Amino acid sequence: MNIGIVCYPTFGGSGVVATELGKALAQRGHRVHFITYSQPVRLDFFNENLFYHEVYIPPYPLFQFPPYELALASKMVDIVQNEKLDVLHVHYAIPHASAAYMAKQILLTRGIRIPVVTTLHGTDITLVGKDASYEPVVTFSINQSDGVTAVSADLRKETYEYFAIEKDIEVIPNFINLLRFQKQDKAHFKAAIAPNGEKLLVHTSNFRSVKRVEDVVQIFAGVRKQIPAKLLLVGDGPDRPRIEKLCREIGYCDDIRFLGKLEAVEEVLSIADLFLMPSEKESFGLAALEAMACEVPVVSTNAGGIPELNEHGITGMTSEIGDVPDMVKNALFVLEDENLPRFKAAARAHAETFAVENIVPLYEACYQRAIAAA
Ligand code: GMT
Repeated sequence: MNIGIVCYPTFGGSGVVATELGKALAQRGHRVHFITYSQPVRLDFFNENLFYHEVYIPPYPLFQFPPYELALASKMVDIVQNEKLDVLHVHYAIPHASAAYMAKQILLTRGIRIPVVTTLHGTDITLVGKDASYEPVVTFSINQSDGVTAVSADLRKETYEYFAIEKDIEVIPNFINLLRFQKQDKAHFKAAIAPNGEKLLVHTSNFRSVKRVEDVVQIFAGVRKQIPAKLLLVGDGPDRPRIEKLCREIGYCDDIRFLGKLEAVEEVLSIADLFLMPSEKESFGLAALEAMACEVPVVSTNAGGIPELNEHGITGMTSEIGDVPDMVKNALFVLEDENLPRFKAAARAHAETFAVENIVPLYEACYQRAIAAA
């Protein structure tokens, strides 16, 4: 197939999933055209089937808010027509699904039918999309899509709850490249970070309030009071200054390291004993899946789609949102020497069910259905 993928090109989960999907599709022989405003961060290798088309917004003094959606729709029209795409797959409803609808209508006037598949990732529904500023457009553009997918059963349920959706929403969970995400031998790195055999706790996120990074620090403080431990924080975002202040206040500065936006996160995960995800909302929790693939169990909340990934008592433990004492108790339980090996093995085993090879055919089948129906 000749597939157009529209996504945010940033470090966010939706952009990562879209880019990894495009790469996997290209390796399976499809021609994949990325359409976005800058090179996706994970689009980091050459493949003869991969193409990247940049959306350019010409500056004009009148535009206080540059009309990205219009430039994107125009670029979609251009690429669908000239590259003879079979299907457009847009990740994240806002504004990609509505831009795709506009492109589809313009193409119809030129005698071209392009099926559109929309994948819902989470914040486009649970945080941003249901706001009255966007809801009518989100509802309309989801209903106008030829195929709709959500990354977890919980997100599917929430979408039906918040919006008047007439379409079937198929659950296609996120996936993982198990060749990249596997435990690597990084003994030298572990010895440098935890020279006295301290347990290593890791958190990765965009440091937005929904991730509750303060809870990460408080959970760590509770664990650190009981056992020698270190905390590695990967990522960056608006809450980081507040978190740094909190680290100074709780007095464990020497045991907490901020590593910033590391690309090779699997190297850090390879030396980790436990991953913390105390999020308030999480449609799926891709960062936890990456950890599990590297044999790292997860202590998390039971928010959104997380329990579909982190099975309580098996791959880790789950708690109510904000219940820091329970998450401290769970972390100490998982880290006990007699428990840790079984949690690690179960985390990896469950991650294997999300292998890219298992999930990508579901998207191929979804495209085929959308093409047949258009
Ligand atoms: O988590 C974020 O803030 C980023 C966000 C995004 O849109 O990129 O992630 C969402 O999509 C990911 C990929 O499908 C999911 O793994 C995340 O759980 C989801 N985030 C939320 O629902 C908060």
